[in-house]
Amino acid sequence: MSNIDLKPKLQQKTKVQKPKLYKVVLLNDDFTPREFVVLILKGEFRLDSSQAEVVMLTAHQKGVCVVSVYPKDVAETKATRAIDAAGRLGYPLQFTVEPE
Ligand code: TYC
Repeated sequence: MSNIDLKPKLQQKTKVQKPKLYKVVLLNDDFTPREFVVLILKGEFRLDSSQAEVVMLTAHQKGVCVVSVYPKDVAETKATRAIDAAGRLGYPLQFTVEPE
């Protein structure tokens, strides 16, 4: 009988990692005009008019609203661009990025 072990020692496992998603959260404030918030939600986050209105009103009434979820780098870039656009007009609009 042969001493050669024919059983494979390692079984290859294919691991497919789901990319972690991050929420972009819109925060209410007392100064940014509602219309500007809607414009940002449409322009930067590609919401349609009725989605943007609902998200803006939810943040206005409850204090916060999730805008959408993205991979981390996309979420951070969009939040930063939106905050910067508001800041250039003197509005204190804020977004946070949080793990889903
Ligand atoms: N609260 C603001 C106002 O009354 C409007 C607003 C809504 C601002 C949502 C920020 O995330 C926000 N002008």
